Amino acid sequence: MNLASNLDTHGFAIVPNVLDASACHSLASLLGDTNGAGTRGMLRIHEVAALAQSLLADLVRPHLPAAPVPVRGIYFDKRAETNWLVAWHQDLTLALKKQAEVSGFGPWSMKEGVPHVQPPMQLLEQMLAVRLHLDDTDSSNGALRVLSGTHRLGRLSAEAIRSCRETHEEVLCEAKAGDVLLMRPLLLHASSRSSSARRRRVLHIEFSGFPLPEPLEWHEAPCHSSIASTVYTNHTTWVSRASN
Ligand SMILES: O=C(O)CCC(=O)C(=O)O
Repeated sequence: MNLASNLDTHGFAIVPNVLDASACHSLASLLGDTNGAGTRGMLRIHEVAALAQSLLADLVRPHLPAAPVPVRGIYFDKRAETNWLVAWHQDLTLALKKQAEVSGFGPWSMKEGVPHVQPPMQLLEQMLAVRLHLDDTDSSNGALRVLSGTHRLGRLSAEAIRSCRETHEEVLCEAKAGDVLLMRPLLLHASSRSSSARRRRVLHIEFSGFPLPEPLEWHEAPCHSSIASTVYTNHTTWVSRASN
């Protein structure tokens, strides 16, 4: 099965070897340590925006209805000091600049001072998340688990989520450092606490394949000029020349 039909049928797909070991190491050093489970606002980092707008955008472009725009970046760092688990859920919200009344958008909530909203389901279907692994991950260090095919079921109630656990195959998304997991936001996913000393760092970038209706604006979409001074010598070696 090819990547497009995997994504369509299962809601996720692994793309191996997107970054090589030295690029993973450079990126991990640049990102440093997180204070908690995850750090938001990663697209404000020049090099992350550049990576998202070039190499990672190339991966998602064939699977979105319009040119991909990176709209949210979160750095997940699961390690002994920040060990955590996440229960089964779908990613249902967008992080936007300001709250405004727009038909089909709601309810609104605030997370870390940023307005979040649930958009119409058909817009969530036109998004794709890229999870770039900076460490090898498996069941021992809390790899992501997904319920295959659940991205096709729309927004699910708590009861429907419980029943999906009986009816849909659970897949552990094992990956090597440098591999990317592509994932539809409506796919049910969860992860367990780590029982290992090995870190599990993942750079999670969400891409939209649609323009927001006015007056809504993305909280994080990077400006195009942020790409200027970061260079990809090829698709596996990442060289940052950023100065800011
Ligand atoms: O990285 C993880 O383990 C969970 C991430 C997650 O829940 C999410 O991206 O919504």
